[in-house]
This record gives sequence, C-alpha cells and structure tokens, in this order.
Amino acid sequence: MAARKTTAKPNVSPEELTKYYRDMLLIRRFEEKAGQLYGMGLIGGFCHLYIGQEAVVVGLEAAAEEGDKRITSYRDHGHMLACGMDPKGVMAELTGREGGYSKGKGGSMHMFSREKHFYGGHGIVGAQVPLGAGLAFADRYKGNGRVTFTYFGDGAANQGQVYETFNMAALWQLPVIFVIENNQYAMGTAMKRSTSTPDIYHRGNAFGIPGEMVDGMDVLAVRDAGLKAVAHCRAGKGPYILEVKTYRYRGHSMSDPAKYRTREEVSKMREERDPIDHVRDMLLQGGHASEEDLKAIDKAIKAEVNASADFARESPEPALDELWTDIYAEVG
Ligand SMILES: Cc1ncc(C[n+]2csc(CCOP(=O)(O)OP(=O)(O)O)c2C)c(N)n1
Ligand SMILES: [Mg+2]
Repeated sequence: MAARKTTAKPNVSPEELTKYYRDMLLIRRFEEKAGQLYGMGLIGGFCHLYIGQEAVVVGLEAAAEEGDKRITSYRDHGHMLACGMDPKGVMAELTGREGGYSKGKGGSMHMFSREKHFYGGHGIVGAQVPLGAGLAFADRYKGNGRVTFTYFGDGAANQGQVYETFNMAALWQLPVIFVIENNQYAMGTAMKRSTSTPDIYHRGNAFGIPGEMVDGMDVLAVRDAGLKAVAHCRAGKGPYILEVKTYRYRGHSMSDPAKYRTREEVSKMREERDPIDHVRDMLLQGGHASEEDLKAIDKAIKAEVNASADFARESPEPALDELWTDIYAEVG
C-alpha cells in the first residue's frame, strides 16, 4: 500500500509506532477469534466487531493519560483492549463465563473496569453520550484535570439526547471529547440516506463547541487530533468534537446480511486504507522493523488471543445464585 500524505514526515518514535502496530493487531486478532467463537456457538446474543476501526481507539489512547475515562457503545471490545483491559476477561465475558468482567452476566455489550476507567459498553444507541458528560461533570467538580472520551457512531449523532448533552457540556465547560466514530453506516443505513450533511464535525457550532474531522484509518492523525482535543479540555476550555472517518469491514453485528454495500467497496477499503498495513509499511520502510520482527509480534499476539479463548472455554458458567448479585449498588 502506498504511503499516505498525512504521515509523510511522522512525528513518532519507532517504539511508539511499534506499540500502535501491536495494539491494533491485538484488537484485529481478538475480534477475528471472537467471530470464530461466535460461529461455533460459544458466544450468544449480540456481538459487534470493530475490525477496520482499530486506529481510532489506539490513536486516542495514545493521547490519554492515567485516570482519563472512556465510555462507548456496544461496539466496544476494541476500546477495552486499547485501554489495557485483560483479553482473557473480555473473551470470558463474551462467552458468558464466570471469569468475565461482568462475571458472565453482561456479555459483549456490558463490560466495565473501574481500574482502567472504562465505563461500558452501552446497547442503547446514544445512551452513553449524556453519561460521558456526567463523568466529565464529576471530574470538573473535583478539579482533577481528567478528560472523558465519549465515543458514539454516525447514526447516534442524529439522536436528540446528543444535542441536549452538547448544550450542557458547553454551558458547564465540561472536559469531554465527543468522538464520533463515523464508519459511514448505521446498521444497514448509509450515512447519505440518514444524515442531512456529509460531515458532522461541525454539529457543535450551534453550542460553541469546536470540532474537526480526522482520518480514522491513520493512527498518527488520530493521535495528533486527540492530543489537541485533550489539551483543549485540560486547559478548561470545555468540550471538543472529533469526527473520525473510519470503516468497519464486518457486518453491523454477527447477524448482518450485508446487502447494503458491495463487496468491492469493502475490499477496496481493506486493500487501500487498512490502518494496520499502513503502520506496517511505515515500520518496514523506515527500517524500524524487519519482516521477521513483525512475524514475531504477530505470533506473540496470536498466542495471547488463543490463551484468552482457552481461558474463556475453561471458565465455568456463572452459578445460579449469581442471578441475584450485582443488581443494586451497596450504599454505605
Ligand atoms: C435507541 C436505539 N434505537 C435503535 C437501536 C438499534 N440499533 C442498534 S445499533 C444501531 C445503529 C447505530 O449506528 P452508529 O451510531 O453509526 O454506530 P455503529 O454501529 O456504526 O458503530 C441501531 C439503529 C438501539 N440499539 N437503540
Ligand atoms: Mg456507524
């Protein structure tokens, strides 16, 4: 794949580049494995894969600091892995096992980690947007300098609650980055059939929230935009919008008939814009890694992903009395 203009002279160390490569590849291989386990009947219910969109979370995590928060929709496995949650716990949750992050009771769309400041995993489209502003409100109240990354899709961007949230976030100058993961489809509906303008990064104009468009297939472009947004929030200037243009290679969920786009459209993206191939080319062309080095990384990641699948399969299903636990928070 040809090198892209945006990163012709990248401001990145070989170590950072290798880390982004590794982190994106972990998500890709993990998701492929999840797809396989789903096909084998080991994962029930909904399962929305993130394949193709890896540069978005890896780029933004590179802009985050310890203590920053993240919250997203149901297409959430990539976000969990990128913020350092354990692949074993994620895979075990996908398969509904006791060793999962929600003890096997949440599944793909409902996992959380206080330790990693990951606040879900939300199945209702747009629901995480006001929650993300609430997390940022708490941080603003405490004055702790933390930022919340609130991710949602192009489809969710047409929801009314998003604009109520924009208003409050701007009014109270909340340290929240609204990340619109524009993968160009909302289930089977192409953006041009649902959305009045081709770009949505300016939707904050009416509220005085700055926004910008980012190439979501380029991890460095995402990281740089993330750093700018984070600096804006930490300086107390209020919310920021990043519309990150990306693409999902797989269906909306595992039960997607995929009749709304051509195979050619998907393969063109895969061949010409793949975010992992892009970094791979940069590593090789820059002389920072050899084919053997990259093979070794791939091998180690496959082993890690296989270990997560083995852990998931060996972990028991939750005991029946777990039905009554973790329903209400303990007070006091
Ligand atoms: C309130 C609500 N309406 C409808 C749905 C069904 N639904 C699930 S995902 C989805 C599309 C959302 O698309 P987008 O926001 O672009 O996110 P993507 O799946 O592309 O990541 C819809 C309509 C839902 N879960 N919640
Ligand atoms: Mg979408």
